[in-house]
Amino acid sequence: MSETKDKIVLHWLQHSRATRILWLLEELKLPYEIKVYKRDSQYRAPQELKKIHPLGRSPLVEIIPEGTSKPVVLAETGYIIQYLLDHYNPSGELVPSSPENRELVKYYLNYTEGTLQSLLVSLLVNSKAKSSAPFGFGFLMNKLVGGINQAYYLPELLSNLSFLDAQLAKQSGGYFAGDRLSAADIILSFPLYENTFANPERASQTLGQSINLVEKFPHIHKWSEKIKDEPGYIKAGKILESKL
Ligand SMILES: N[C@@H](CCC(=O)N[C@@H](CS)C(=O)NCC(=O)O)C(=O)O
Repeated sequence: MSETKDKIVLHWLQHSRATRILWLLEELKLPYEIKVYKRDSQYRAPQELKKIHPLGRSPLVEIIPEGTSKPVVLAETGYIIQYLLDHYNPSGELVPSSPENRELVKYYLNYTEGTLQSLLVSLLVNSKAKSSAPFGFGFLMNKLVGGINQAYYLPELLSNLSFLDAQLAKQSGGYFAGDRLSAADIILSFPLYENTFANPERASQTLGQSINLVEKFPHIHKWSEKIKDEPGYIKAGKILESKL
């Protein structure tokens, strides 16, 4: 357990990308509390999250440093991870030893939410648009949204997956930065493992492509198998099961 006396609260939304922060807190052996929020009937976050941060998204982390009462409120997964590593990681866990790989971790902390996740969200929004077309407009909506996806989002996503597969091929240990688990793997776990490679057949269908993701991106597939078995990832899942 870390020596810190700071109070750390994770605001975790059901079915969200916030599980990565729980995993990180576990890896860093930090003391923390979790506040669980259920999604509403529209699958949105409840309004209470806006009391913590005006944008009301999850994850949010509140830290009350020892001896103070004013919380530091952290939002944005990449920033939260960077902050926790900078302030609560004296032994350098989850940060590779080589300067090159340390920079790579910072790159992935920005890339994951800035580029990869936004492509997946756009595809998700488009698939919702297809399924919620008013009666009689389904065909038109499918054509329109399908056309946008084919022209932009799908080739972009495939190019990102090729990039990530090639990045992994350059590393000897099968992780994204260095030869052991780092914060890069933790942040990439949501878009790349949970949203895509945990169920490659379903992902392929969502992509509307007859691509065998496992064959086309073998390094990502191997990495996904490692992520699935990571003790910290498994522990985070069990902790959440007990809270729901
Ligand atoms: N870029 C933000 C995104 C946060 C975000 O959008 N979280 C989703 C959960 S996966 C959320 O809170 N959604 C609630 C809503 O849309 O109402 C991050 O990296 O943390």
